[in-house]
Amino acid sequence: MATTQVFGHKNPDTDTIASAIAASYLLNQQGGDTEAVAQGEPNAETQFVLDYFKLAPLRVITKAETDQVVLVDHNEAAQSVDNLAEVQVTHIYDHHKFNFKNATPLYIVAKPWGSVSTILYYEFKQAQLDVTPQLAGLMASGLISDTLLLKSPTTTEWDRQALPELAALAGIDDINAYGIDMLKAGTDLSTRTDQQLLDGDAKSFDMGGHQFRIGQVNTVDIDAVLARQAGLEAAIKSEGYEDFLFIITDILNSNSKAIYLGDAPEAIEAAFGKKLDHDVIDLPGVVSRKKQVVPPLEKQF
Ligand SMILES: [Mn+2]
Repeated sequence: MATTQVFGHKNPDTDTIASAIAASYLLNQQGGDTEAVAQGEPNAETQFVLDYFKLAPLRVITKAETDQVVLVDHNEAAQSVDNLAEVQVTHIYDHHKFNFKNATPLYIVAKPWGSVSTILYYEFKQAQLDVTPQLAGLMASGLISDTLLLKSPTTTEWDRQALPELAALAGIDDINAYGIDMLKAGTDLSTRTDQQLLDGDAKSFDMGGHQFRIGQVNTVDIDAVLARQAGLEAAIKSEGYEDFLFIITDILNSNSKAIYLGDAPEAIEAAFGKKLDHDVIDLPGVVSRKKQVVPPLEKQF
């Protein structure tokens, strides 16, 4: 058994899986003994990527099975393994706001870049280590997923520079075509239950004592998802969250609408400067939960 497990956040997305694999590889190249694992099964988009690059899904864990762990793509306890407080975190590679308490010195690489895949790509460069074609493809996919093909406002110059380099290393000639295929693979929602839609990419946040749950789904047709509003709301109620915001994002036009259920509708309206209409709020130009949804909400709570 490896002495260190490397994993990303709960409800893993493509960047979390790609960065767990890449960070584990990087650390092992530097003499480490690590294993990449995941806190859940791959979503449809990630499965497309794993199939494309002929990779097996990561083994799923619910608690760390080793004394030492490496966190990628998250640092908040609410998004991590249940026994985080009982293990030692040796490294964090992340691009989210920090809400992490550490007891021991550790290696942290945190940059406000589009993806952790991007951050790790530059870690490889700095260490002068080769990125295999398969790894490059994975990291390109994580970058594309988190930045919606460089269209999200979270995109930085570092991401713009890294993507064509990773595409070349992966041997992908038309990275835009690949990216659209990959993003679309994550938007077939017809086979997913309301509960699965809500939870597929949901994260919990503690905001001023409020337990806030924010889910997001990518689509090419917002109205088709809103047609399921009644079922989605019933599912939110059955989960028993105080506040649930479910963001439906049109990945082709870079717009969102969100369904809100909770006890703070005024705060939601104030945060986004729009009115709720039958629990739905229009979020034009919004695609990034991290940059365009969480900060205005935190300001309100
Ligand atoms: Mn990420």
